[in-house]
Order: sequence, then structure tokens, then C-alpha cells
Amino acid sequence: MGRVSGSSGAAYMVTADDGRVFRCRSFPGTESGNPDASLVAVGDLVQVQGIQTGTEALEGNIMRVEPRTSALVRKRDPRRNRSREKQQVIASNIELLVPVVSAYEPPLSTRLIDRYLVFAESEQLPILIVVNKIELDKGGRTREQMAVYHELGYQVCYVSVHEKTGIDELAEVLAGKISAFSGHSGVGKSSLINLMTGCDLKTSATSFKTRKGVHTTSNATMHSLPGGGFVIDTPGIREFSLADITRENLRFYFREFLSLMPECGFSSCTHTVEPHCAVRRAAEQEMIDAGRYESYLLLFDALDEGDRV
Ligand SMILES: Nc1nc2c(ncn2[C@@H]2O[C@H](COP(=O)(O)OP(=O)(O)OP(=O)(O)O)[C@@H](O)[C@H]2O)c(=O)[nH]1
Ligand SMILES: [Mg+2]
Ligand SMILES: [Zn+2]
Repeated sequence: MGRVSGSSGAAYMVTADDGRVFRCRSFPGTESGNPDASLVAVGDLVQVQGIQTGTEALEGNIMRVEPRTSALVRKRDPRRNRSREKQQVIASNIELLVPVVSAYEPPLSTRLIDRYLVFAESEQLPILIVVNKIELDKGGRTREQMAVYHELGYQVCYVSVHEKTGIDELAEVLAGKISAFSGHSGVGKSSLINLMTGCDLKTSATSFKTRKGVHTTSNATMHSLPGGGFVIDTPGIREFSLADITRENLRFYFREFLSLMPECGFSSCTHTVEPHCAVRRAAEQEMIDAGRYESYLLLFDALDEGDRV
């Protein structure tokens, strides 16, 4: 048994229990649980049959992919991609989801954080929010914007790769787990992993023109941490898609709504337009965060009846 730690073209790198890395191909007829999703993904536990090549290189065939306990997926646009699989699995079997945002360039996106939180709540996946480039937050505005997440009980780490601050605290949370870093391009995911593991992953400065990242990382890769556990670097995303969220279940994944919901006039209240809505009233009275409520409304609107975002 081994774990997929990277891919290159049609080949996958599989790290065996003894640390040896095999270059593998998936064997025709390899079994997998979900025909709509990628056959093999970084983080997968796989059974490998080694091939004797008579060379130094270790090669093998992936014979079986164990069922995934969790998956970060990217929807494929069927108009632009002729691949049969509808869901590209970016990382699997993760135990901790780590959305990485930056304090500045690219600017902090609380909308994106809210999407990750909805996903984590819906999957009951532990989540840690990492705010990088915190040395650029001169006036403390970023911490102010993040206060709501502390109040809601989410764990937040503030780090700076450039000033090497907050890294020990982050390492402590990651120790012993399989974590996946995800977020916009240019927030410093690969830079952080380089600093924590001693790897030499490619990084690039954000674009001078757009102030955004330039999509440097193109494939997910998994790396072992000095304190035990693994961290998966993933390519920067434009938007985080929520595959299994509907207009009906979205409301359950905003945790501050839960205690208010029984007070709404209708048991099926969507907290958008209904009279006697306790959630909307709480937002108006600033009992719950206005930005979070707005995130809810934006997601609700983006989810057309039965559609996914
Ligand atoms: N000011 C500042 N810049 C940082 C910090 N961490 C990383 N950077 C810079 O941010 C830029 C982008 O870093 P990357 O590590 O390539 O970002 P990424 O999130 O991996 O981007 P993609 O691979 O495109 O998704 C690089 O120029 C880094 O040097 C930090 O703590 N402070
Ligand atoms: Mg990167
Ligand atoms: Zn309501």
C-alpha cells in the first residue's frame, strides 16, 4: 500500500510505507468507487504492484484505489473539457482543510473564506484558516476583518513567510495530520510549504499589473512535515465550487444561523425574503455579521433552483 504524492503527465508518484517513491501508471481496469471522479488523485491510498525494470528507477502499476474519506474537487466545465470525469479530484483523504488567504496582494477575500467554511461544515471536515503576508497588514485592518471568524469559533493562524512569524503555531496544528492548502493564486501556499518542509517548490511574484497571482503551481503535490503528517500544495483557484450544496441545505452551514432558525416564522424559512425571519432581523440589528449574511445571500442567489455553484 502506498500514498499518491504527485503526478506528472499520465504517471503518478506513489510513496510507499518505507519511504521509497514509485513512478506508477494506473493499470487498465484499476478499480475505483466513483466513475464520475478522477480515478487517481494526490492523497489516495493505492495498492501498487512493482515492476522489475533492472534500473535504479522504481516503477509500478496502481491496481486499486481505496475509497476516499474526503475529497477536494474541481468541477469540470463540460463545454470546455471532453473528459468523462465530471469532478477533478485535487486532493483526497485530507484530515484538515487549510484555506490560505493573504492580507494584501491578492486582497483578503472573506467571500472565499465563507465558501470554504460552507464546504467544511457540510463535510464535517476540520478547518484552519491561514492568513499569510500579515506583515503587510500595517493598520490591523485584516485582524479586524477576521474577528468574526474567531467569534464563530474557527481557528485562524496569522503568518508571514517573509518575516517567518506564526510558523511554529501553524506547524503545531498541522503536525500528524494530512492537510491541504487551497486558495487564490499568489497568496503564498507554496512559499509557506517551502518554509515549513525545506522543499523547493516553484513560486512567483504576483503580477504588477493585476496584483494577482500568476498561477504558478499546476499540479497538487504532497510533502512530509518535520513534525509528522503531510501537507498537500494545490494550484491556485479562481473560485471554490460547492458541489453538493443546494438552496435547501445552505442555511445549515452558517453556524450562527442555527440557534436563530427556530424563531423564524416559517420552518422552511430561507432567510431571504420571508416575513418574521429571525436571521434577517439579527443581521439588521447587527447581532450577526452583515458580511457573513451577505455571503449567504450571494451564495443563495448563485444557487439557482437545483443548481450547484
Ligand atoms: N510580502 C509577502 N510576500 C509573500 C509572503 N509569502 C509569500 N509571498 C510572496 O507571494 C508570491 C506568491 O507566492 P507563491 O508561494 O508562489 O503563491 P501560491 O499561493 O503558491 O500561488 P499559486 O501556485 O499560483 O497558487 C511570491 O512572490 C512570494 O514571495 C509573505 O509572507 N509576505
Ligand atoms: Mg503555488
Ligand atoms: Zn429566517
